[in-house]
Amino acid sequence: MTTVLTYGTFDLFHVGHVRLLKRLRALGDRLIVGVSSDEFNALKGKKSFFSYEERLEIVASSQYVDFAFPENHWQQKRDDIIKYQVDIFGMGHDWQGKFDDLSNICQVIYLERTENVSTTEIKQALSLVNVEKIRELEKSFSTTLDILQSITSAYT
Ligand code: C2G
Repeated sequence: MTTVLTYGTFDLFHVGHVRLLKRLRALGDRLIVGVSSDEFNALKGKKSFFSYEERLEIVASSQYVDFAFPENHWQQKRDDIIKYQVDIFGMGHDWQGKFDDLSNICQVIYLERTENVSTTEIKQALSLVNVEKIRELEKSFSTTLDILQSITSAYT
């Protein structure tokens, strides 16, 4: 039984997360995932849109994930690897080299990130849409108002 392990926030679950989990799962017989708690996210300087409970439910629902559990601090990886008898620890390559110290108890690998998608970009796009949408609506509203005023003045 080859066990693969990874960790992450997995906020606004997207195709980059799916493809990472899919590739990791393909390396073994089971994939277990540490989902960052809200408190740990604060330590990482992250504020997620979905709560830990919601992110855990989403990750655990993935067909590629066999078990998901809380990631509460940086140091738990070594204990988790021993506890779950992990054979392969994998992360996206934005973490390249950061966890090589674990290579004395399991294989450590870094996989290509999926291009052009990230939780940050999704959040930015959504915030832009709000502002742009409101501006568009304001413009069309003032145009309508001008037309109404010109009609009214034509009849008075
Ligand atoms: N990822 C990816 N492609 C993307 C976005 C993310 O492959 N377009 C990968 C990341 O490299 C990471 C995983 O998906 O391996 C989860 O990414 P995040 O939710 O951003 O997690 P992160 O903040 O990197 O937390 O202790 C490790 C940390 O908890 C990792």
